[in-house]
Amino acid sequence: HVDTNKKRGVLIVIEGLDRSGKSTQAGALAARLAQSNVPAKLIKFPDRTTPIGKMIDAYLRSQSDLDDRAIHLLFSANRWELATSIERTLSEGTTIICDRYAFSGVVYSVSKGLPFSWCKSPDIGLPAPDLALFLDVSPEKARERGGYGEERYEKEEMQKRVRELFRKFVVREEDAEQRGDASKDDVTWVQIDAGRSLEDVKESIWREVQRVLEDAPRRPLRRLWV
Ligand code: Z5A
Ligand code: MG
Repeated sequence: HVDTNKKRGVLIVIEGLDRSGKSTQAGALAARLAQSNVPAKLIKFPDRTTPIGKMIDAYLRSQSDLDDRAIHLLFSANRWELATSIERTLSEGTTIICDRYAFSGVVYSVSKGLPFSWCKSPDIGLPAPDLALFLDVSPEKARERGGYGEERYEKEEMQKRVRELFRKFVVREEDAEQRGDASKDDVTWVQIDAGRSLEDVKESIWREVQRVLEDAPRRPLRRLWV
């Protein structure tokens, strides 16, 4: 039995560099939504618990080697494994906070030298976020935070390229918006200065989330990059 009058949940994606505070902020946001009686669920990519996720985990910890294209497709398949469940959850009225998504998929692979459009294509058609937050932090600030440098991509040169590529997603969207370009991705990006205190970052995120909780349920859920 489907209640067609029920408000759908909102898909909120949190992206950013290593140690930008994505998981910390995603958890804090989930707690705040619960306090505000908004049904919400926290998910994260890569989801290392599935069989595909286990292959990704071994690769990231340098326990296995894979062709750059093969690992790219595994990251994407890891999202498709959950796509139906994401859609169902949203349609049941539960909001999803997603710690990394397809944009991470694109920027990390492009920074290794794969073509941009090739990198986007396997994720075309995934549920599109209603809000994408880019937690921006300098590599210097990130390095001061704990646990840096243990995994494969945690090298400063790579992190610098990744930061520029994330910024391009945000800027491209703002430019398209100003030009009234219909071919824009239709993803609302907000860049958050994640070099500030935990509390300040939390407050900035909460402001954006309150806005999208008002607006997004009136629109149908869109598909990414179609
Ligand atoms: N990857 C990919 O290539 N393709 C894909 O499709 C996807 C991912 C989805 C693993 O990702 C790698 O997979 C990642 C991208 C690639 N490679 N890199 N680099 P992951 O999400 O599993 O793990 P991670 O993102 O690398 O790292 P992380 O530890 O999850 O970072 P975080 O979630 O952004 O940070 P955090 O855990 O919330 O915080 C880190 C520390 O900083 C912690 O001690 C906090 O207490 C502290 N912190 C957080 N915020 C603050 C502030 N504001 N001030 C001070 N200290 C803070
Ligand atoms: Mg994390």
